Amino acid sequence: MSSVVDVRRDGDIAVVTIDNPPVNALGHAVRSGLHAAMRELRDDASVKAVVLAGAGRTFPAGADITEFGNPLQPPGLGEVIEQIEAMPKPVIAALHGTPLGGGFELALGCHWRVAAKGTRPGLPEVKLGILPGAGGTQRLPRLIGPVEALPIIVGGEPIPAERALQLGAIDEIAEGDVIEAAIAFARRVLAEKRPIVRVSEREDKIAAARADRSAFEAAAAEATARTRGLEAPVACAKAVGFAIDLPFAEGLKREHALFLDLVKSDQSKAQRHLFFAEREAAKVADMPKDTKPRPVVRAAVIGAGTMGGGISMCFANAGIPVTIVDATEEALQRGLGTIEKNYGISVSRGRMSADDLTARMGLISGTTDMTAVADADIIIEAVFEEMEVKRDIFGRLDRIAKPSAVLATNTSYLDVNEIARATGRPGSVLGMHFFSPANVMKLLEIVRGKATEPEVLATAIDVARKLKKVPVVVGVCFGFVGNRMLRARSLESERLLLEGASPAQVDRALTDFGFPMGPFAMIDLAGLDIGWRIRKAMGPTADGGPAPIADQLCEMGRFGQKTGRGFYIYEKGARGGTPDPEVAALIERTAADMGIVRREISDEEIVERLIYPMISEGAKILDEGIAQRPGDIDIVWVNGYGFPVRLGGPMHWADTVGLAHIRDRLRHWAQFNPALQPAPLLERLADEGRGFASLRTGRDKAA
Ligand code: TC6
Repeated sequence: MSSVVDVRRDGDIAVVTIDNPPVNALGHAVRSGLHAAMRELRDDASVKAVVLAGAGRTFPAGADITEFGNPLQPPGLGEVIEQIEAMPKPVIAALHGTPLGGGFELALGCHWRVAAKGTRPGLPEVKLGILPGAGGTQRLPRLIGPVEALPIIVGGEPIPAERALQLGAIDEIAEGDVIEAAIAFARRVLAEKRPIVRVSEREDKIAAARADRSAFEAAAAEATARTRGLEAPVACAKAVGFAIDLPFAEGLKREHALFLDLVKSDQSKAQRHLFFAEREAAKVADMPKDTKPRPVVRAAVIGAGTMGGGISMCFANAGIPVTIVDATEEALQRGLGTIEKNYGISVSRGRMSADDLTARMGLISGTTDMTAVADADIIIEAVFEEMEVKRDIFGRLDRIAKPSAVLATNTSYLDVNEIARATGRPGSVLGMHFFSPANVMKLLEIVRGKATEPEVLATAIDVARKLKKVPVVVGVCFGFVGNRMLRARSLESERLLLEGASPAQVDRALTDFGFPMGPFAMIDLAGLDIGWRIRKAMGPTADGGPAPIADQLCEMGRFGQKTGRGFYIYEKGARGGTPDPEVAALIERTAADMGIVRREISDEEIVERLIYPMISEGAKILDEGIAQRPGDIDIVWVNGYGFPVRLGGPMHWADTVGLAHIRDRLRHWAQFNPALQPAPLLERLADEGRGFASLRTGRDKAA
């Protein structure tokens, strides 16, 4: 019938299977195939009921996102779903895997839903900057109630099958094979002559909200309280409101109109770009196709400090036993204590059970004996940033670790090649740069050394996925992708202070732009002493310097939040810092000493001078091959540094602004600071009227 939609018979039941790997996305061929199959089954009197299923790993995981950039070819998904719902014979969805987005909407158009154990249905459209535009915002509230539907649609997180059953979103969890269970379900429906349930016709679950909207309004206000400038969550809540206020057909029309507006918005384009960029970032262009990761059963972490502890938690959370090694018993016990305390906080907040805490701590062991790492499949070094210390550790690991072990350093800027040369097996060495707090932050820069073997790289990527991280493969340079671009920003942020801005103004300009935190609040949080030590050890320009203000603050013992004072003052118990007149005076004095005449600085100038140089640095990173694609840089900045999701990352945003404009502005600022001269690649692309996206090596998917 159709190559992607298969129909077979089990007596008088027809089983329709969507077979469109990898995730059975509901692209044009699937929609046409379904449409034709349903028409035929409707008219076939020998068919008494229909089971709808997905082949392979999942029931459809949504509309085909790659089609969103182009005009939609009929039949639309909404149309197919309406056709299914209108079928005069029972249609039962057999769900497994991740029935997401349009896939779950398709299931909502069926008359009943049976799910395999472990199925996780959901409506994640909001994460792509859109809404469930095939009736999901109208049917789910009618099925489970608007207050219950709201967080699922606005939040976009999938729900476990048990929860879905409890809510009434599914009708049964199958013990064995889900298609068999759905066929049996269909037979029962027929035997009992149960009337067909069309969700669009149900009014019972919305009656209460129709009579009194207050609970819904409160839930909507809560669900959209922290959307950080994203339009889609607000539109999602609005659409659920249509289900309460309007007849089904009218609600459907309004939902679709909102969907069409969102799908062509810059925000949705940015979010779709990030979806595909995230999947591409872990792909290595020159990695042989048949490269297989090595199995990782045991891990070891060297260093029980903040990073080492956080990394160990990641392994324990993934169920992988991990041994932490530190030089002294005292440091080790302190580290283990911190881990237990962190898990304890999760337990007290109800995010984890006491049993989970015991189980996870049971996966973590500590020792001061380095030879204990001999059976580890991966060893991650997370001691302080000193080359000699790291080389010494890698030299010892080389003698102890088993031949197949992956040896990784968590350095955030040191030369991974030099560390690798401390071993007799540089091919087994790479960087795995976690971000702090390591158990929370998603980003993982995987730093590929000159000698790193493909299999070792593949293992690190595989481990990253198991730890639920977002891996981005990068090359070796000072600071890799993220911190190298951050340096470009830091350099300008101090100059802005000297030229007339205040720390609070700079920070506000960037939080208005969409960052969760400005550069000075961020340095105060991380500790000013880190950069200060690097500058003292490696010269004043090493960490985004020269930084005359930060250096003087450090000399005054103002290291940021941990000392109660930094660029701001931190009162006990207060959230965030307050501006300090002493710092303002210090800035004025320093500017005068340096002969800088301070002036009014606009927020616009702050954004240009902080973000455009980052983009220019990003261009150099691409030119040098440190990042494989512009999208990789976007993934680093969105997941590691809070670059606003709605803008799609610095390189995507640069294309939206226009590279010629950015080049012109950088040339303008370069008159005052030659370091701001636009990078050659930026110049070239701007001259050719191109954007960074035109450099994409991968498939040109997210339009
Ligand atoms: C929607 O439904 C709107 C409806 C309204 C219409 C009017 N389309 O993530 P993985 C690709 S919006 C196209 O690596 P996993 C993906 O790019 C959609 N392609 O696998 C990758 O390709 P590659 C709502 C898709 O097992 C491959 O499949 N649905 C789609 O870690 C494997 O993906 C969603 O937002 C798609 N919908 O995770 C769900 N989905 O191999 C989006 C995946 O060439 N998808 N691909 O790189 C996901 O969340 C995950 O892919 C997953 C599987 C959980 C389904």
